[in-house]
Amino acid sequence: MRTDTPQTIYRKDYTAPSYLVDTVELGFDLDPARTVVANRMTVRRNPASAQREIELYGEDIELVALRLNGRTLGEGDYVVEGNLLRIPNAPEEATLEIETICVPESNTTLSGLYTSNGSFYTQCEAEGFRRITYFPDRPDVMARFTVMLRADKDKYPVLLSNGNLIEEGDLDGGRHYALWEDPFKKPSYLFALVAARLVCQEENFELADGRTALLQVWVEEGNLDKTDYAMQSLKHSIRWDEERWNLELDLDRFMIVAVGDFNMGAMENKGLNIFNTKFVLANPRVATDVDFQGIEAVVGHEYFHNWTGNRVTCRDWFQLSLKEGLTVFRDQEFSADMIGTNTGRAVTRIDQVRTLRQAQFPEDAGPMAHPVRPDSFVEINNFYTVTVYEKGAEVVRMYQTLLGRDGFRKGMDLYFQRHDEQAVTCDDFRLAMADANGRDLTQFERWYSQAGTPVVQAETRWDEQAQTYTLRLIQSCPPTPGQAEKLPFHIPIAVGLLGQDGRDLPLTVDGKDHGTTAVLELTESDQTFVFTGVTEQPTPSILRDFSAPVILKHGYSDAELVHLFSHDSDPVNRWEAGQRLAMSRLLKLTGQVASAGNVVDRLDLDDTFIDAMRKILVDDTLDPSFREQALLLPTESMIADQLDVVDPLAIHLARQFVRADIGARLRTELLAQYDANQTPGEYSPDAESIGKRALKNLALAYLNAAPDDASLALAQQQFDGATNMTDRVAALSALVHARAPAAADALQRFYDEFQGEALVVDKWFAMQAAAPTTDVNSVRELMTHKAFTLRNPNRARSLVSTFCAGNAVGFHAPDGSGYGFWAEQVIALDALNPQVASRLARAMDRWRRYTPDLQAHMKRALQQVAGQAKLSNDVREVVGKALA
Ligand code: 0A1
Ligand code: ZN
Repeated sequence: MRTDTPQTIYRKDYTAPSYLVDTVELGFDLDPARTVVANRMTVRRNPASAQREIELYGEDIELVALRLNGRTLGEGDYVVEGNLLRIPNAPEEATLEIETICVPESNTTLSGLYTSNGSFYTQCEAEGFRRITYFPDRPDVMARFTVMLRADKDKYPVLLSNGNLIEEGDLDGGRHYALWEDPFKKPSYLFALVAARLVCQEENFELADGRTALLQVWVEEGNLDKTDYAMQSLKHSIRWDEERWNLELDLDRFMIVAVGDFNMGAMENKGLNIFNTKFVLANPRVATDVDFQGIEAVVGHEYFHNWTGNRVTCRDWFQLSLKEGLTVFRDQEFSADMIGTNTGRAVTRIDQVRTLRQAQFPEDAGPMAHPVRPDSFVEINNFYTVTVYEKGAEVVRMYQTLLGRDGFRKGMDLYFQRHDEQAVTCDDFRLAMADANGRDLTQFERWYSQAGTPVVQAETRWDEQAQTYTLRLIQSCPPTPGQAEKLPFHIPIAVGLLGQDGRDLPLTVDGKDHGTTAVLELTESDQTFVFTGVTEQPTPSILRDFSAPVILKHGYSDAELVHLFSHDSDPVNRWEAGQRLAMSRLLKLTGQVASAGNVVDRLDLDDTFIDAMRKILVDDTLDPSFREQALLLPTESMIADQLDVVDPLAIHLARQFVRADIGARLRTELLAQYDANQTPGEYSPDAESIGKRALKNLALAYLNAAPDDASLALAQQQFDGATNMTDRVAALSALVHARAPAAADALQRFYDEFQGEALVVDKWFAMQAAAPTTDVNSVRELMTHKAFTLRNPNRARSLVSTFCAGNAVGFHAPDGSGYGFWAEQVIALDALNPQVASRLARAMDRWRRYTPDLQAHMKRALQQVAGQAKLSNDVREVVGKALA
């Protein structure tokens, strides 16, 4: 917690480290109230640096002793300024010995060494290692680590760190020790230790080259019935990395540890991944389909980091997307390959597009907008964003779209060949892609340097006489903070043309045959492409498979959209046509509701739309998973994104009207699908069953959007009879959202049954926080519940963040009470955990887009937070940028 003005750090100021570290030996005497850390490292001057001082970082630790080549340094031998400790006039090579003390039990930030449920865990990315010992804590300093752990044997029977276990044994006084050695050099952010009372599921797994590796999933006692899926996902991940990229596990042992207090999803520490329990623990009784999918994706993500992040790491934190964008792309491809079918892949792609529109496009258009490779930051922890992760993954995906799968693979191979065991930049990755394919990707660099979502405007013309079809594409990009003008991007635009019978037309551009989907390369701000041999007026399917993270504008008629919605061979654009049909209605209805003073009166939904929805709903040739996506309406925040002035209540009422009207007018069909998509028998989280449950539960939700006794009874019956958590929460949520008289009783029963399962209690809080019937007072009431605490990130997010970011009606109450609550909670959380507070702070990012009354309230709340004397850099940066 600092009270001075935070400093901005700039990418252009990068300088090489003054000293390199070859080896680090760490000794831990673990005690929750007073842990002593002995650090002995060999350092040498970096020939690439002109600096002669050794620079070490330390934060919130007590320095007990500092020795250089055996000589104790006293005041005058070194300088401490804030978090930086400098040793001037250091020799070329030296052994540094540092002793420090930290207090894990009072570390509520969950960065560095902390305790959770009485056991020890670490989190070192991005800058947590400096909270453990003094060190050149930056990713371009890579060293070999040896770690000795000593702790009470009874309380902490399991002692883990990175790499291989060398030795373990007993010590006096009921203590024991374990010595670990990591054979690979690594940056300090990948260091980890665990000292805990845990149990594990383990297995020997054969690798492609015939070696076997010991795989372990460590959890608290009582959770061993929830580790199967994580273990299975880990084995699938290892296999997939071997098969698709020829990348092998480079260790004899790979461990996953689940911890209940964790700021993020999980962490890729070398050989010792530490996970939020949310992404490990699952069985059908407590976890939903979405939870199972999340586990597979996150286990994959962390495992894939072993090559993209650990073996090849980042030179500095501005390059974060080098590892994160690439690793998200890899986990997305993994999840898609695990399903295997074309539609299955497309459904995962649709999910990705939804995430981008729901979260990344707004970020790119708000006060925190930043390029995939940011130019500056105050607090690096604020830049673990959807832009760095998800837009970063889109940028990686575009290489594959431009170079083809084989070309992309060549680029990956060259990247590893050139940069194994190095700390490198996004430019190094781009150059590997370019060089491996003999391509000039200079212009492509703008995807890394320019923020904002590009807009591509398409104009089309069919010339009957010449039998040509002309596609004119005009690109632009709105200004973002610090970037007024943008240069044109290099954008892959995948295009197909549908004939009047709905089938793809063959495509010829410049005499070249493109099959039925052409990947056009838009590089100018205004560019025209001519398809020849087009014998009929086609319907254009532009941006197939969402080939670039842009906003595509085209004046589609309803008839064209219905045609695409019924026939497009590209499932993503087929879905997209439905979203466009829905969005135009939602925007019109929102306007009507707003001008009637937020009263839902005499609204009307046209038959064209209802018929199009009906046709998809009942089309049994389509996968249920696709039908579910196609029937989902754009979210309230996606609708808000289309409006200049946002009135959240009007949007909510309009969208509710559409949901209710679908529920009423498609009642028969919805009921039929509800029955047809039951998944009797043993629960299985395979893609087909997940798709069926999703469609069935969407049908239930629509039926209960305009609830009659029969649909309420259906929800109640599903709740009572559910044999898995997916069906149970879907039913409960239907009851809660329908304001069913039985909802309160169902909520109570749900709590009673699952109160021992922390992750399910999170769901219980979140469901209530998100219900439009929940206002600030109900949230305050829920905060007094015995199960609530701000100290556990999952719990704080389940109630407070879900209300502020996921309940537009409650949060944006006209009297500003939601914003006052937000300010209070941001301040309270900031004193405990700045990272969690700062994420919550971002709920106000887009405040300037709301109605004048709401804006005034929001500004006041922001100013209240900004005016606090004591505030973390994390929160100060976010509210400062919002108000700027
Ligand atoms: N590298 C991890 C995410 C992560 C980042 C920061 C953390 O603490 C501040 C923790 C985890 C990943 O991408 O999974
Ligand atoms: Zn990651």
